[in-house]
Amino acid sequence: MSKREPRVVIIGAGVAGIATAVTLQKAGFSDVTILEKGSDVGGVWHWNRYPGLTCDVPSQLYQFSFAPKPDWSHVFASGAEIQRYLHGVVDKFRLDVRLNAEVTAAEFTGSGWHVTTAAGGELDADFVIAATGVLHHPFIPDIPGLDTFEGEVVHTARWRDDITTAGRRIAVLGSGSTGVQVVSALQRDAAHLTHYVRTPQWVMWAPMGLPQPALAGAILKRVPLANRALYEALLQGSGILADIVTRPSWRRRVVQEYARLSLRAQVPDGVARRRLTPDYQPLCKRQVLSGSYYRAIRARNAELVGERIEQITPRGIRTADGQEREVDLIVLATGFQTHNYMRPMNLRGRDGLSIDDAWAKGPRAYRMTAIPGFPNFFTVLGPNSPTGSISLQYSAELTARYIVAWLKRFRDHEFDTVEVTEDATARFNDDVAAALGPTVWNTGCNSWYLTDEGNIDLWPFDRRTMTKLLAKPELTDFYLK
Ligand code: NA7
Repeated sequence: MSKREPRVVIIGAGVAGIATAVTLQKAGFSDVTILEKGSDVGGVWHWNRYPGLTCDVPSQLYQFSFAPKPDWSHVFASGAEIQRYLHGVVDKFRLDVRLNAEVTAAEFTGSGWHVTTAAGGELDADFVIAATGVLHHPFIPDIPGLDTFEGEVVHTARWRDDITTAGRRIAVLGSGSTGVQVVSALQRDAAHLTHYVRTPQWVMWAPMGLPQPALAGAILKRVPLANRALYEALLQGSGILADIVTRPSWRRRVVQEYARLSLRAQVPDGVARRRLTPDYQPLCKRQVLSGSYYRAIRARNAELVGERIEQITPRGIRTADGQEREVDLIVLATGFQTHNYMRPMNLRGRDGLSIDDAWAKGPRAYRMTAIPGFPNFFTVLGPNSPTGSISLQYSAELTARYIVAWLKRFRDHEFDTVEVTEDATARFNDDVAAALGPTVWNTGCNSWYLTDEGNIDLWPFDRRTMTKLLAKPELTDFYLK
């Protein structure tokens, strides 16, 4: 029997979607279409373009194994530079990306998938791969009066280039990585900047603006072997991070002490320091890195407000202590609805099962990638992905190679549909729940890692375990038809 070419639809052209498409292409699959809801590729790096946007993962590690880029301008790259890199990768591999193609529905037909886009486009596919990411639905807080504000309001993930910040009175809400970056960037030129902090974060000092020496990039470019060795070494070295966050040890304590020291050394004033001191362990929330935030927030034109916001008025913000501060611009650095994944898409699997029903108790998948009830459907950087500990590019490429193993079997007519069993998924999720116990994420803080049900949606194992679990399909964990 001749081989059959699977028709594959990938949803999302961010880091996960690009990694998947190239991995499939390299494995010889040619009928691969990426549907992207945005007007450009890049995922979070397309949607986020607020001032100060910087990736908190060292650039030398923030790259695909198949597209080395040794010559970053900075040790921690800006969002714009990463976006240019992702563009280059999409062009180089000539990926078939359809932009402005938001998938509104994907329904399993019994043998494959029928996919519908918002613009009315329809596609039939043998496999659908959701590479829809975690941080893409902006969270807009429900603060009374927000709609009555007469100035400008912007969420950081929807920044517009025509927003003026210099000389204006700015309020920034939110103290995660984004809030800290945007405060650091806007404070200098603002007439006044108020940072509304509901929960202080540990902010570890790091040289976020450090340029990468041009010579280093040039040498690494000329000696690909050295570049490869550096990438491998960094990947290996980043294993320490996974160890620190997943297992209590002296190493974790040392890093946590560094976070406390970062605060003590930069904020000598006791009163200010107390207001900036969190009441939970460092590393519990997604760790914030910055070399400039504490300086920015202590500047003469800046103010930190810890009081609860009671009301947004037409002219400003009123806090619970009755004080109203007038502002011209409100910047919402309030994060994302993180556990939606491919929702609100109308995703229906076998027998019409909707993803909302399948995930009624929160998102879950087998080894981050397969969902019971959804045959020939995979996620890349899906539930329990290591957004806080292991390289996302590595994880996405590994998952894509795992999917490739299934596609090869399909091509060889070993099955028409593949669906993970409920049993195997439950076993995996039990292992995950047990392993999450001693992680630092479970030490008593509220973070975007937590689902509405209170589960921690992260990878509690190390990279070796991930590599082993996704090395090849375990046939007994699946129904093949
Ligand atoms: P985060 O880390 O989810 O931070 C959101 C921030 O917004 C956080 O400080 C929240 O306070 C705050 N927030 C949310 N709702 C409100 C309301 N209603 N009032 C006041 N403050 C509020 O999002 P980021 O965009 O900073 O970072 C996301 C990830 O992107 C980051 O971790 C990196 O991986 C890259 P809370 O702490 O919940 O009290």
